[in-house]
Amino acid sequence: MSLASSDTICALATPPGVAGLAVIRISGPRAFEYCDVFFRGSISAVDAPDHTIHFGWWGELDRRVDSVTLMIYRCPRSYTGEDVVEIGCHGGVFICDTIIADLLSAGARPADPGEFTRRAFLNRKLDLVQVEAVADMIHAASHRGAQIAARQLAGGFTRRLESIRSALLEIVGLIELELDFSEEDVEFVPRADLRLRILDIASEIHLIASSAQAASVLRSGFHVAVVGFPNAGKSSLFNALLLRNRAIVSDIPGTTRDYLSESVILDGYTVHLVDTAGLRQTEDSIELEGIAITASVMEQADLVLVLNDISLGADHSNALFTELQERFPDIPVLLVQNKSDLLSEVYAQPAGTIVCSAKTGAGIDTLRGVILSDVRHSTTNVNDYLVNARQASLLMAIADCLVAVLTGIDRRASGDELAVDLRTAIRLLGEITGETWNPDVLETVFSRFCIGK
Ligand SMILES: Nc1nc2c(ncn2[C@@H]2O[C@H](COP(=O)(O)OP(=O)(O)OP(=O)(O)O)[C@@H](O)[C@H]2O)c(=O)[nH]1
Ligand SMILES: [Mg+2]
Repeated sequence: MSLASSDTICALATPPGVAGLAVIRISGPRAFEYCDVFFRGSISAVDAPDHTIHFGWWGELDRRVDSVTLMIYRCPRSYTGEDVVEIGCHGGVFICDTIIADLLSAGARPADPGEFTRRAFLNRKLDLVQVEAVADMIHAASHRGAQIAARQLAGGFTRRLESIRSALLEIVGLIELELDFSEEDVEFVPRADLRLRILDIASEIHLIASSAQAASVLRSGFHVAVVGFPNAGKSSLFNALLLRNRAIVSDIPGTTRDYLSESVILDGYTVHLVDTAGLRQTEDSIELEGIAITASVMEQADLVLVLNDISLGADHSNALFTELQERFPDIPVLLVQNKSDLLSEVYAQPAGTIVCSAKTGAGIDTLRGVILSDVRHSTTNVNDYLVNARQASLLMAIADCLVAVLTGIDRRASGDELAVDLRTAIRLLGEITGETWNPDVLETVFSRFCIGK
Protein backbone atom coordinates (compact mmCIF):
# COMPACT_ATOMS: atom_id res chain seq x y z
CA MET A 1 0.00 0.00 0.00
CA SER A 2 1.36 3.40 -0.90
CA LEU A 3 1.29 5.82 1.98
CA ALA A 4 1.80 8.86 -0.25
CA SER A 5 -1.14 11.24 0.02
CA SER A 6 -2.84 12.28 -3.14
CA ASP A 7 -4.40 15.42 -1.75
CA THR A 8 -2.81 18.66 -0.63
CA ILE A 9 -3.74 20.04 2.78
CA CYS A 10 -3.40 23.47 4.32
CA ALA A 11 -3.96 25.12 7.70
CA LEU A 12 -2.86 27.96 9.90
CA ALA A 13 0.10 26.69 11.94
CA THR A 14 0.22 29.57 14.43
CA PRO A 15 -2.52 30.54 16.93
CA PRO A 16 -5.36 32.50 15.35
CA GLY A 17 -5.72 36.14 16.34
CA VAL A 18 -3.82 39.39 16.23
CA ALA A 19 -0.05 38.85 16.05
CA GLY A 20 3.05 40.22 14.37
CA LEU A 21 3.39 37.24 12.09
CA ALA A 22 1.50 34.07 11.21
CA VAL A 23 2.46 30.93 9.31
CA ILE A 24 0.18 28.99 7.01
CA ARG A 25 1.35 25.55 6.07
CA ILE A 26 0.50 23.68 2.88
CA SER A 27 1.64 20.12 2.21
CA GLY A 28 1.09 17.65 -0.60
CA PRO A 29 1.88 16.98 -4.23
CA ARG A 30 0.36 20.24 -5.50
CA ALA A 31 1.53 22.59 -2.73
CA PHE A 32 3.81 24.66 -5.01
CA GLU A 33 1.27 24.85 -7.81
CA TYR A 34 -1.51 26.08 -5.52
CA CYS A 35 0.72 28.80 -4.07
CA ASP A 36 1.68 29.98 -7.53
CA VAL A 37 -1.95 30.79 -8.33
CA PHE A 38 -1.65 33.73 -5.89
CA PHE A 39 2.04 34.34 -5.22
CA ARG A 40 3.74 37.16 -7.13
CA GLY A 41 7.48 37.25 -6.56
CA SER A 42 10.71 37.13 -8.53
CA ILE A 43 10.42 33.33 -8.83
CA SER A 44 7.50 30.91 -8.75
CA ALA A 45 7.21 28.32 -5.99
CA VAL A 46 7.35 25.53 -8.56
CA ASP A 47 10.78 26.75 -9.76
CA ALA A 48 12.18 27.77 -6.38
CA PRO A 49 15.12 25.67 -5.16
CA ASP A 50 14.71 23.49 -2.05
CA HIS A 51 15.11 25.14 1.37
CA THR A 52 14.94 28.72 0.14
CA ILE A 53 12.84 31.70 1.19
CA HIS A 54 11.17 34.08 -1.26
CA PHE A 55 9.55 37.42 -0.74
CA GLY A 56 6.54 38.53 -2.78
CA TRP A 57 2.92 39.59 -2.73
CA TRP A 58 -0.10 37.41 -2.18
CA GLY A 59 -2.70 38.43 -4.76
CA GLU A 60 -2.71 40.46 -7.99
CA LEU A 61 -2.04 44.20 -8.12
CA ASP A 62 -5.74 45.01 -7.86
CA ARG A 63 -6.22 42.55 -5.00
CA ARG A 64 -3.20 42.72 -2.75
CA VAL A 65 -3.76 40.59 0.34
CA ASP A 66 -0.40 40.82 2.08
CA SER A 67 3.34 40.84 1.52
CA VAL A 68 4.50 37.32 2.30
CA THR A 69 7.50 35.02 2.40
CA LEU A 70 7.37 31.49 1.03
CA MET A 71 9.58 28.87 2.64
CA ILE A 72 10.13 26.06 0.18
CA TYR A 73 10.67 22.46 1.32
CA ARG A 74 10.83 19.84 -1.37
CA CYS A 75 9.84 16.19 -0.86
CA PRO A 76 11.29 14.35 1.03
CA ARG A 77 13.27 17.02 2.94
CA SER A 78 10.32 18.51 4.80
CA TYR A 79 8.41 18.00 8.05
CA THR A 80 5.79 15.81 6.39
CA GLY A 81 8.12 14.26 3.84
CA GLU A 82 6.00 15.84 1.09
CA ASP A 83 6.32 19.10 -0.84
CA VAL A 84 5.66 21.79 1.76
CA VAL A 85 5.37 25.56 1.66
CA GLU A 86 5.22 27.64 4.81
CA ILE A 87 3.69 30.97 4.00
CA GLY A 88 4.79 33.69 6.40
CA CYS A 89 2.30 36.57 6.48
CA HIS A 90 1.24 39.26 8.92
CA GLY A 91 -0.79 37.97 11.84
CA GLY A 92 -4.42 38.98 11.57
CA VAL A 93 -7.57 36.96 11.29
CA PHE A 94 -8.65 38.35 7.92
CA ILE A 95 -5.26 38.09 6.21
CA CYS A 96 -4.88 34.43 7.22
CA ASP A 97 -8.49 33.61 6.39
CA THR A 98 -8.11 35.09 2.90
CA ILE A 99 -4.87 33.23 2.15
CA ILE A 100 -6.37 29.95 3.37
CA ALA A 101 -9.59 30.55 1.41
CA ASP A 102 -7.44 31.21 -1.70
CA LEU A 103 -5.54 27.94 -1.24
CA LEU A 104 -8.82 26.06 -0.78
CA SER A 105 -10.24 27.65 -3.91
CA ALA A 106 -7.13 26.48 -5.79
CA GLY A 107 -7.87 22.89 -4.73
CA ALA A 108 -6.28 22.33 -1.31
CA ARG A 109 -8.24 20.73 1.52
CA PRO A 110 -8.34 21.96 5.15
CA ALA A 111 -6.01 19.81 7.26
CA ASP A 112 -7.47 17.69 10.06
CA PRO A 113 -5.99 18.06 13.58
CA GLY A 114 -2.49 16.59 13.61
CA GLU A 115 -2.63 15.70 9.93
CA PHE A 116 0.76 17.21 9.06
CA THR A 117 2.39 15.14 11.81
CA ARG A 118 0.36 12.07 10.81
CA ARG A 119 1.81 12.39 7.31
CA ALA A 120 5.29 12.82 8.81
CA PHE A 121 4.74 9.53 10.67
CA LEU A 122 3.35 7.67 7.64
CA ASN A 123 6.28 8.93 5.55
CA ARG A 124 8.68 7.73 8.28
CA LYS A 125 10.01 11.19 9.06
CA LEU A 126 9.11 10.62 12.72
CA ASP A 127 8.38 7.44 14.68
CA LEU A 128 5.51 7.21 17.13
CA VAL A 129 7.51 8.21 20.22
CA GLN A 130 8.78 11.25 18.34
CA VAL A 131 5.22 12.10 17.32
CA GLU A 132 4.24 11.90 20.98
CA ALA A 133 7.21 14.11 21.81
CA VAL A 134 5.90 16.76 19.43
CA ALA A 135 2.56 16.80 21.27
CA ASP A 136 4.38 16.85 24.62
CA MET A 137 6.54 19.78 23.56
CA ILE A 138 3.49 21.77 22.52
CA HIS A 139 1.51 20.96 25.66
CA ALA A 140 4.37 20.73 28.18
CA ALA A 141 3.46 22.07 31.62
CA SER A 142 7.08 22.76 32.54
CA HIS A 143 10.34 23.99 31.05
CA ARG A 144 11.93 20.67 31.89
CA GLY A 145 9.08 18.77 30.25
CA ALA A 146 9.59 20.76 27.05
CA GLN A 147 13.36 20.16 27.15
CA ILE A 148 12.98 16.44 27.74
CA ALA A 149 10.35 16.16 24.99
CA ALA A 150 12.85 17.86 22.67
CA ARG A 151 15.43 15.17 23.51
CA GLN A 152 12.79 12.54 22.77
CA LEU A 153 12.05 14.24 19.45
CA ALA A 154 15.76 14.17 18.69
CA GLY A 155 15.57 10.39 18.98
CA GLY A 156 16.88 9.70 22.50
CA PHE A 157 14.03 7.38 23.46
CA THR A 158 13.99 5.70 20.07
CA ARG A 159 17.70 4.86 20.36
CA ARG A 160 17.25 3.37 23.84
CA LEU A 161 14.34 1.22 22.63
CA GLU A 162 16.37 0.18 19.61
CA SER A 163 19.26 -0.93 21.77
CA ILE A 164 16.88 -3.04 23.87
CA ARG A 165 15.37 -4.44 20.71
CA SER A 166 18.70 -5.39 19.22
CA ALA A 167 19.74 -7.06 22.48
CA LEU A 168 16.54 -9.13 22.39
CA LEU A 169 16.96 -9.88 18.68
CA GLU A 170 20.47 -11.15 19.32
CA ILE A 171 19.25 -13.44 22.10
CA VAL A 172 16.33 -14.79 20.09
CA GLY A 173 18.65 -15.24 17.10
CA LEU A 174 20.96 -17.45 19.14
CA ILE A 175 18.06 -19.46 20.57
CA GLU A 176 16.64 -20.00 17.11
CA LEU A 177 20.05 -21.05 15.89
CA GLU A 178 20.11 -23.66 18.65
CA LEU A 179 16.82 -24.97 17.29
CA ASP A 180 18.50 -25.57 13.92
CA PHE A 181 21.04 -27.73 15.71
CA SER A 182 18.48 -29.35 17.99
CA GLU A 183 19.69 -32.84 17.12
CA GLU A 184 23.08 -31.99 18.57
CA ASP A 185 21.67 -30.55 21.79
CA VAL A 186 23.93 -27.46 21.82
CA GLU A 187 23.36 -24.32 23.89
CA PHE A 188 24.73 -21.21 22.17
CA VAL A 189 23.71 -19.16 25.15
CA PRO A 190 24.24 -20.94 28.46
CA ARG A 191 20.95 -20.63 30.36
CA ALA A 192 22.59 -18.93 33.37
CA ASP A 193 23.96 -16.20 31.04
CA LEU A 194 20.65 -15.90 29.29
CA ARG A 195 18.91 -15.47 32.61
CA LEU A 196 21.21 -12.60 33.60
CA ARG A 197 20.86 -10.84 30.27
CA ILE A 198 17.07 -11.05 30.33
CA LEU A 199 17.01 -9.91 33.94
CA ASP A 200 19.10 -6.85 33.01
CA ILE A 201 16.80 -5.95 30.16
CA ALA A 202 13.66 -6.52 32.26
CA SER A 203 14.92 -4.23 35.00
CA GLU A 204 15.87 -1.56 32.47
CA ILE A 205 12.36 -1.74 31.04
CA HIS A 206 10.88 -1.56 34.49
CA LEU A 207 12.91 1.52 35.24
CA ILE A 208 11.74 3.26 32.08
CA ALA A 209 8.09 2.33 32.70
CA SER A 210 8.25 3.50 36.30
CA SER A 211 9.08 7.04 35.22
CA ALA A 212 5.64 7.46 33.64
CA GLN A 213 4.02 8.91 36.76
CA ALA A 214 6.77 11.48 37.17
CA ALA A 215 6.70 12.25 33.46
CA SER A 216 3.03 13.08 33.73
CA VAL A 217 3.94 15.84 36.23
CA LEU A 218 6.27 17.41 33.66
CA ARG A 219 3.73 16.91 30.91
CA SER A 220 0.56 17.99 32.70
CA GLY A 221 1.57 19.64 35.96
CA PHE A 222 1.78 18.89 39.68
CA HIS A 223 -1.49 18.69 41.65
CA VAL A 224 -1.59 20.07 45.18
CA ALA A 225 -4.79 19.63 47.20
CA VAL A 226 -5.45 21.87 50.20
CA VAL A 227 -7.64 20.08 52.75
CA GLY A 228 -8.57 20.56 56.38
CA PHE A 229 -11.35 21.43 58.79
CA PRO A 230 -13.79 24.26 57.97
CA ASN A 231 -12.37 27.73 58.60
CA ALA A 232 -8.77 26.50 58.75
CA GLY A 233 -7.98 29.06 56.06
CA LYS A 234 -7.77 26.77 53.01
CA SER A 235 -9.31 29.28 50.63
CA SER A 236 -7.14 32.03 52.10
CA LEU A 237 -4.03 29.91 51.55
CA PHE A 238 -5.20 29.02 48.04
CA ASN A 239 -5.53 32.75 47.26
CA ALA A 240 -2.17 33.54 48.88
CA LEU A 241 -0.40 30.93 46.75
CA LEU A 242 -2.18 32.17 43.61
CA LEU A 243 -1.42 35.80 44.50
CA ARG A 244 -5.03 36.77 43.73
CA ASN A 245 -8.42 36.50 45.37
CA ARG A 246 -9.92 33.64 43.45
CA ALA A 247 -11.80 31.81 46.22
CA ILE A 248 -14.40 33.29 48.55
CA VAL A 249 -13.10 33.66 52.10
CA SER A 250 -15.35 34.16 55.10
CA ASP A 251 -15.46 33.38 58.78
CA ILE A 252 -18.55 31.22 58.26
CA PRO A 253 -17.49 27.56 58.40
CA GLY A 254 -18.45 25.72 55.21
CA THR A 255 -17.89 28.63 52.83
CA THR A 256 -16.30 26.43 50.16
CA ARG A 257 -18.81 23.81 49.04
CA ASP A 258 -17.19 22.36 45.95
CA TYR A 259 -13.56 22.27 44.97
CA LEU A 260 -11.80 24.99 42.98
CA SER A 261 -8.77 24.46 40.82
CA GLU A 262 -6.29 27.04 39.49
CA SER A 263 -2.75 26.89 38.18
CA VAL A 264 0.42 28.77 39.01
CA ILE A 265 3.86 28.47 37.51
CA LEU A 266 6.59 27.98 40.08
CA ASP A 267 10.08 28.23 38.66
CA GLY A 268 9.05 26.79 35.30
CA TYR A 269 6.73 24.07 36.64
CA THR A 270 2.93 24.23 36.40
CA VAL A 271 1.32 23.59 39.77
CA HIS A 272 -2.43 22.99 39.91
CA LEU A 273 -3.78 24.08 43.28
CA VAL A 274 -7.07 22.65 44.45
CA ASP A 275 -9.09 24.26 47.25
CA THR A 276 -11.58 21.88 48.82
CA ALA A 277 -14.63 21.96 51.07
CA GLY A 278 -13.85 21.74 54.80
CA LEU A 279 -13.94 18.30 56.41
CA ARG A 280 -16.09 18.30 59.53
CA GLN A 281 -15.17 16.84 62.88
CA THR A 282 -17.75 15.16 65.12
CA GLU A 283 -17.47 14.12 68.74
CA ASP A 284 -15.91 10.70 68.65
CA SER A 285 -14.34 10.39 65.25
CA ILE A 286 -13.53 12.39 62.22
CA GLU A 287 -16.51 12.23 60.03
CA LEU A 288 -15.07 13.10 56.71
CA GLU A 289 -17.99 14.97 55.33
CA GLY A 290 -17.59 15.71 51.70
CA ILE A 291 -14.87 13.08 51.67
CA ALA A 292 -16.33 11.61 48.50
CA ILE A 293 -15.36 14.68 46.50
CA THR A 294 -12.27 15.47 48.51
CA ALA A 295 -11.13 11.84 48.25
CA SER A 296 -11.32 11.93 44.48
CA VAL A 297 -9.37 15.20 44.48
CA MET A 298 -6.81 13.66 46.81
CA GLU A 299 -6.46 10.53 44.73
CA GLN A 300 -5.30 12.67 41.83
CA ALA A 301 -3.05 14.85 43.96
CA ASP A 302 0.73 14.64 43.96
CA LEU A 303 0.85 16.42 47.32
CA VAL A 304 -1.81 17.03 49.97
CA LEU A 305 -1.56 19.94 52.38
CA VAL A 306 -3.53 19.43 55.58
CA LEU A 307 -4.18 22.89 56.90
CA ASN A 308 -4.54 23.39 60.62
CA ASP A 309 -5.72 26.51 62.46
CA ILE A 310 -2.86 26.76 64.96
CA SER A 311 -4.85 29.15 67.17
CA LEU A 312 -7.03 26.15 68.07
CA GLY A 313 -3.93 24.18 69.05
CA ALA A 314 -1.05 22.81 66.99
CA ASP A 315 -2.44 19.31 67.41
CA HIS A 316 -6.04 20.20 66.52
CA SER A 317 -5.84 18.45 63.11
CA ASN A 318 -3.46 15.64 64.09
CA ALA A 319 -6.13 12.93 63.99
CA LEU A 320 -7.26 14.10 60.56
CA PHE A 321 -3.65 14.25 59.38
CA THR A 322 -2.98 10.68 60.54
CA GLU A 323 -6.23 9.41 59.07
CA LEU A 324 -5.43 10.92 55.67
CA GLN A 325 -1.90 9.53 55.73
CA GLU A 326 -3.32 6.08 56.38
CA ARG A 327 -6.04 6.39 53.78
CA PHE A 328 -3.66 7.60 51.08
CA PRO A 329 -0.38 5.85 51.78
CA ASP A 330 1.02 6.60 48.32
CA ILE A 331 0.47 10.34 48.41
CA PRO A 332 2.74 12.69 50.36
CA VAL A 333 0.66 14.46 53.03
CA LEU A 334 2.06 17.54 54.73
CA LEU A 335 0.82 19.33 57.86
CA VAL A 336 0.66 23.11 57.51
CA GLN A 337 0.02 25.27 60.56
CA ASN A 338 -1.93 28.36 59.52
CA LYS A 339 -2.92 31.58 61.32
CA SER A 340 0.47 31.92 63.00
CA ASP A 341 -0.27 35.65 63.29
CA LEU A 342 -2.89 34.90 65.96
CA LEU A 343 -0.26 33.56 68.35
CA SER A 344 2.14 35.81 70.17
CA GLU A 345 4.71 33.04 70.05
CA VAL A 346 4.90 29.92 67.86
CA TYR A 347 6.65 27.04 69.58
CA ALA A 348 9.04 24.88 67.59
CA GLN A 349 7.12 22.42 65.43
CA PRO A 350 8.14 18.90 64.45
CA ALA A 351 10.49 18.73 61.47
CA GLY A 352 8.73 19.11 58.16
CA THR A 353 5.80 21.09 59.56
CA ILE A 354 5.23 24.42 57.91
CA VAL A 355 4.03 27.40 59.88
CA CYS A 356 2.44 30.25 57.98
CA SER A 357 -0.19 32.92 57.92
CA ALA A 358 -2.35 33.12 54.84
CA LYS A 359 -3.44 36.50 56.16
CA THR A 360 -0.05 38.22 56.54
CA GLY A 361 1.83 36.12 54.01
CA ALA A 362 4.40 34.97 56.59
CA GLY A 363 5.80 31.54 55.69
CA ILE A 364 4.07 31.43 52.30
CA ASP A 365 7.36 31.65 50.42
CA THR A 366 8.71 28.76 52.49
CA LEU A 367 5.61 26.75 51.58
CA ARG A 368 6.13 27.58 47.90
CA GLY A 369 9.73 26.38 48.26
CA VAL A 370 8.56 23.11 49.83
CA ILE A 371 6.03 22.52 47.03
CA LEU A 372 8.70 23.26 44.45
CA SER A 373 11.22 20.91 46.00
CA ASP A 374 8.52 18.21 46.04
CA VAL A 375 7.89 18.79 42.34
CA ARG A 376 11.63 18.52 41.65
CA HIS A 377 12.00 15.47 43.85
CA SER A 378 9.05 13.68 42.24
CA THR A 379 10.52 14.14 38.78
CA THR A 380 14.20 13.41 39.39
CA ASN A 381 14.04 10.07 37.59
CA VAL A 382 12.83 11.63 34.33
CA ASN A 383 15.76 12.48 32.12
CA ASP A 384 15.60 11.74 28.45
CA TYR A 385 11.98 11.04 27.66
CA LEU A 386 8.47 11.53 28.93
CA VAL A 387 7.02 8.04 29.13
CA ASN A 388 3.25 8.22 28.65
CA ALA A 389 0.47 5.81 29.61
CA ARG A 390 0.43 4.10 26.21
CA GLN A 391 4.17 3.49 26.28
CA ALA A 392 4.15 2.45 29.94
CA SER A 393 1.47 -0.19 29.40
CA LEU A 394 3.38 -1.64 26.44
CA LEU A 395 6.58 -1.61 28.49
CA MET A 396 4.82 -3.47 31.31
CA ALA A 397 3.54 -6.03 28.80
CA ILE A 398 7.12 -6.47 27.54
CA ALA A 399 8.34 -6.90 31.11
CA ASP A 400 5.66 -9.62 31.56
CA CYS A 401 6.96 -11.44 28.48
CA LEU A 402 10.48 -11.29 29.88
CA VAL A 403 9.28 -12.65 33.23
CA ALA A 404 7.68 -15.49 31.28
CA VAL A 405 11.06 -16.14 29.62
CA LEU A 406 12.76 -16.19 33.03
CA THR A 407 10.29 -18.67 34.48
CA GLY A 408 10.65 -20.67 31.27
CA ILE A 409 14.41 -20.85 31.78
CA ASP A 410 13.89 -21.94 35.39
CA ARG A 411 11.68 -24.83 34.39
CA ARG A 412 14.03 -25.74 31.54
CA ALA A 413 11.50 -24.86 28.82
CA SER A 414 12.42 -25.58 25.21
CA GLY A 415 14.13 -22.96 23.06
CA ASP A 416 10.93 -22.85 21.01
CA GLU A 417 8.87 -21.71 23.97
CA LEU A 418 11.42 -19.09 25.02
CA ALA A 419 11.59 -17.74 21.48
CA VAL A 420 7.81 -17.23 21.36
CA ASP A 421 7.83 -14.91 24.39
CA LEU A 422 10.92 -13.10 23.17
CA ARG A 423 9.34 -12.53 19.76
CA THR A 424 6.22 -11.12 21.45
CA ALA A 425 8.39 -8.74 23.47
CA ILE A 426 10.14 -7.60 20.27
CA ARG A 427 6.80 -7.05 18.52
CA LEU A 428 5.53 -4.98 21.46
CA LEU A 429 8.68 -2.84 21.31
CA GLY A 430 7.82 -2.18 17.69
CA GLU A 431 4.37 -1.01 18.78
CA ILE A 432 5.93 1.61 21.02
CA THR A 433 7.87 3.20 18.19
CA GLY A 434 5.04 2.61 15.74
CA GLU A 435 6.94 0.16 13.57
CA THR A 436 3.75 -1.87 13.80
CA TRP A 437 0.59 0.14 14.37
CA ASN A 438 -3.12 -0.01 13.98
CA PRO A 439 -5.53 2.81 13.12
CA ASP A 440 -6.98 2.93 16.66
CA VAL A 441 -3.58 3.64 18.17
CA LEU A 442 -2.94 6.41 15.66
CA GLU A 443 -6.38 7.85 16.41
CA THR A 444 -5.55 8.01 20.13
CA VAL A 445 -2.10 9.48 19.60
CA PHE A 446 -3.27 12.14 17.16
CA SER A 447 -6.34 13.10 19.17
CA ARG A 448 -4.04 15.33 21.27
CA PHE A 449 -3.00 17.39 18.29
CA CYS A 450 -4.45 20.65 17.10
CA ILE A 451 -5.15 21.82 13.56
CA GLY A 452 -2.03 23.03 11.82
CA LYS A 453 0.31 20.61 13.61
N1 LIG B 1 -5.81 35.71 61.50
C1 LIG B 1 -5.88 34.92 60.46
N2 LIG B 1 -7.06 34.64 59.91
C2 LIG B 1 -7.09 33.83 58.84
C3 LIG B 1 -5.92 33.28 58.26
N3 LIG B 1 -6.29 32.52 57.22
C4 LIG B 1 -7.63 32.59 57.13
N4 LIG B 1 -8.11 33.38 58.10
C5 LIG B 1 -9.52 33.71 58.36
O1 LIG B 1 -10.20 32.51 58.68
C6 LIG B 1 -11.52 32.54 58.18
C7 LIG B 1 -11.77 31.33 57.28
O2 LIG B 1 -10.93 31.45 56.15
P1 LIG B 1 -11.19 30.62 54.81
O3 LIG B 1 -10.00 30.83 53.96
O4 LIG B 1 -12.52 30.95 54.26
O5 LIG B 1 -11.21 29.17 55.42
P2 LIG B 1 -11.55 27.79 54.71
O6 LIG B 1 -10.68 26.76 55.32
O7 LIG B 1 -11.49 27.94 53.24
O8 LIG B 1 -13.03 27.57 55.19
P3 LIG B 1 -14.20 26.68 54.50
O9 LIG B 1 -14.24 26.99 53.06
O10 LIG B 1 -15.39 27.13 55.23
O11 LIG B 1 -13.87 25.27 54.82
C8 LIG B 1 -11.65 33.87 57.45
O12 LIG B 1 -12.25 34.81 58.31
C9 LIG B 1 -10.22 34.26 57.16
O13 LIG B 1 -10.04 35.65 57.05
C10 LIG B 1 -4.66 33.61 58.87
O14 LIG B 1 -3.59 33.18 58.45
N5 LIG B 1 -4.71 34.43 59.95
MG1 LIG C 1 -12.91 27.71 51.82
